[in-house]
Amino acid sequence: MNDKLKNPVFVTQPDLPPLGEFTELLKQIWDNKILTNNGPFHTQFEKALADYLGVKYLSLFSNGTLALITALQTLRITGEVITSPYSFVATTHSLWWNNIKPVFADVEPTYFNLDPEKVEAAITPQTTAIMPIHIYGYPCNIERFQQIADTYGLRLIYDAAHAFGLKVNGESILNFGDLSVLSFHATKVFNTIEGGAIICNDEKTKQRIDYLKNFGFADETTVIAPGINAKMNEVQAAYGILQLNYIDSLISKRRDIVKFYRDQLRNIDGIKFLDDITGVNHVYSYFPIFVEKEKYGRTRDELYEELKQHNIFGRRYFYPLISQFPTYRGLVSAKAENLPIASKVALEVICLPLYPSLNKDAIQITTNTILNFKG
Ligand code: T4K
Repeated sequence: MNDKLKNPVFVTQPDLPPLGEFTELLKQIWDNKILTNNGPFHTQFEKALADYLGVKYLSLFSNGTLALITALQTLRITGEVITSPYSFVATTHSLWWNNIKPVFADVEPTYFNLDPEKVEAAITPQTTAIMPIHIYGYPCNIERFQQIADTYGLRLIYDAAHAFGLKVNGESILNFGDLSVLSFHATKVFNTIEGGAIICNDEKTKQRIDYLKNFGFADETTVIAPGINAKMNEVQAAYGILQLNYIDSLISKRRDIVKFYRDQLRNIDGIKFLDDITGVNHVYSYFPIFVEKEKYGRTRDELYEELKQHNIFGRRYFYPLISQFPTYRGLVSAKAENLPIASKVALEVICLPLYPSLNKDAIQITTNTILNFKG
């Protein structure tokens, strides 16, 4: 087998529903001329998605970032919120957009999720909420976070952008905390081109979320707050309805690819990856590997560049840490000495290509390259 791929392979590639099925639904939209504002596909998709995910109340959004921003407004979060620096920048940006001070706490060393003990140590009188992320689709310590939230009277909002369909002991991870936020961006396990959702536990909260994503309108003449326009449109909702029919088989293809990667990489000294956790229904959002330079004999960046030479374009999600960006790096909590584990993992990670139609040759060349490049 040639050791360079003919065509570039990227970290991900979206799955699209069959075009024929989509055009059938587009015809209906063309006929009824309802394009947005809670139309029939929106209503149908919201219900179907809540059923699929095993959650009670779900509100669709035009993207995950606006859903995060709205989640914070729903609960009137102010002051300081404790969050992880090891995430996509949108997590912390949602705080910034709400004039909330982010307080970074370090991650734990196993799954690189926010460390509850570090969170507890960072609580001040100004703290109002905790915003953990189920990073790469590995569940946070949900019991301990709930305990801390209850003890200190804090709200708990999960950024669940990587946790579509994730279940722990048969229960959706999205049912924990006050709110969970999903992203259906093109690069996610489940996509509606762009899209997102907030999951909540009661009808009144869903009502408030629905007002806030539609400018704050409660009825034709009543505006309850300065809400934003974050509605999912009918074309996205129709696309999402079709995607739901295929999601289980797509996740199962991801599982096969991850198994193959793990089998090939398990015995390479200095290359670590995450295994499945008993009792968790994994959805395989990402396949991060962690390069330990002392054992592997090469740095993460050397391997990253080498993979590119073979036409394999992984991504260093999540490097740099959010706390390193100009907007946030002046914060006391952003100092690297406050975040030793996050700082280390950000220098070790590469997410390898992972998507259902990724072919075996590409995976084999990826793993061969990693093996052969070892110093
Ligand atoms: N919270 C967390 C924890 C998140 O990870 C994210 C998003 C959010 C919140 C915010 O949710 P959204 O507002 O996005 O719904 C991507 C995505 O744009 C972003 O959604 C995602 N996280 C983040 C981890 O990754 P980029 O800038 O790395 O994506 P990009 O455009 O470089 O795409 C990566 C590769 O995917 C490309 O090299 C090729 C392929 N690709 C991409 C797109 C967009 C395609 O083949 N087709 C496509 O349409 O940010």
